[in-house]
Amino acid sequence: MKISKDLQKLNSHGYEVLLSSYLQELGKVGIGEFGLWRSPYTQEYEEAANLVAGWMKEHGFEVKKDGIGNIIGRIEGTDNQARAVTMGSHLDTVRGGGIYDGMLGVAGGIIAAGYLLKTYGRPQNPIEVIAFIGEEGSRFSGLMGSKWMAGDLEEKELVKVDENGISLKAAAQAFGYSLSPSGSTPRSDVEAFLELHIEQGPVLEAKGCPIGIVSGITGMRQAELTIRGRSDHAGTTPMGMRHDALLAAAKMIGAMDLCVRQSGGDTVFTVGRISANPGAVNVVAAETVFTIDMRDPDPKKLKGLYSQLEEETLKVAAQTGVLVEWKNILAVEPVPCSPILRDILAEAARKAGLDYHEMVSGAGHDAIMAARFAPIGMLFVPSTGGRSHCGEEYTSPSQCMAGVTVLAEAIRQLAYKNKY
Ligand code: HGY
Ligand code: MN
Ligand code: MN
Repeated sequence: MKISKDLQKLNSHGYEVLLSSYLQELGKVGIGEFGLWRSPYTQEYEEAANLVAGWMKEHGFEVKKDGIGNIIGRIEGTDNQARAVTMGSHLDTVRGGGIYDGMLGVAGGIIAAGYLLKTYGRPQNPIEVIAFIGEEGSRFSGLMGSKWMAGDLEEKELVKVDENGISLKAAAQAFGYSLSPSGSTPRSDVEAFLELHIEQGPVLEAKGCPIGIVSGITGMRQAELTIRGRSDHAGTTPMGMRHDALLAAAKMIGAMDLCVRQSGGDTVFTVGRISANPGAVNVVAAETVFTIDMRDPDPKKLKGLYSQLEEETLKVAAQTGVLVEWKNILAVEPVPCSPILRDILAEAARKAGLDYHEMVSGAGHDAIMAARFAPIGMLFVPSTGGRSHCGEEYTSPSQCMAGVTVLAEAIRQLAYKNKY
């Protein structure tokens, strides 16, 4: 398939180089002992936010930040009744993350919208690029910025504290974010939300396909489990007398893992963090804290299996004489993408001369929350080796640019209806 003439301009080398420079520059902000880590309400986050706001202004956007710290770059439309055609992703990273996860959707959106403004003039519908804050949940709860925009961020999440005991509210206010007007009302002025993102898995690369069009986003459950036993002397306490919180945790993790594997299908289960107290080589652990993350695109299976996992932990607790405290961190249902936007993305890929593959997203995204205030569409570009959430995360400049080209064409279809 050949790329259409009018998209060739966007595919000129200039934009690809500019996109790469944005990603490389952002990717340097927040490098520390854990590799790249940019969490909300930190100096490095603000530095990245100012970089992005500056680029938005250079491309002719009006820029503002909302009460929680989402950055919204906006190009006004000619029709002041028309609702906004929006795109974007998140600006924060996981601990030790890569430079494409989230940032491709922000930097790519700026370039796509900047190209459209320059090439076609003012759109009919306003166009927005949104850089969401706190999608990864690496400091506070996940999807916090898009939850705020959807009017779903609850008061209890604002008082949730990070590992240093600082609440989201205190951290935000320390950086001048008002957290008002309270995110109690979802936006009602958005026509569509499109998110360009790296696939973060192996499918597109294995198929040799440059574009993924997302049919739906998987559902997620995350929890933090605290296992309370009793510390004892490692040498003198007979095995039958122990209330070993670390051993119990290990047995629970093994039992939950087996339960998920035996359930078949697409369910995935991860224990990403574990800590034990007092953490001494010759002391039976009194307390263990670990997280679980379980995902499945089928809401019924997700619900049923999640309660099964809880039963598994209670069985082990009874056998090992410990107590379990189960604290839910995140619960999002699987979300379908708009069939209309999927068709528009497919038409855009064809116009860009690119093959595409329809697929489910195994990763969560801000689009999950955007679906609460607008129809959503998502498109993927390949991840080399299927790797992500690590320093090895990589997508080549031309693969990134292919995604931006399809995004730009889809936004054109939506925001320049009169010129389309
Ligand atoms: O966890 C996720 O799927 C996303 O990267 N926050
Ligand atoms: Mn991520
Ligand atoms: Mn992401």
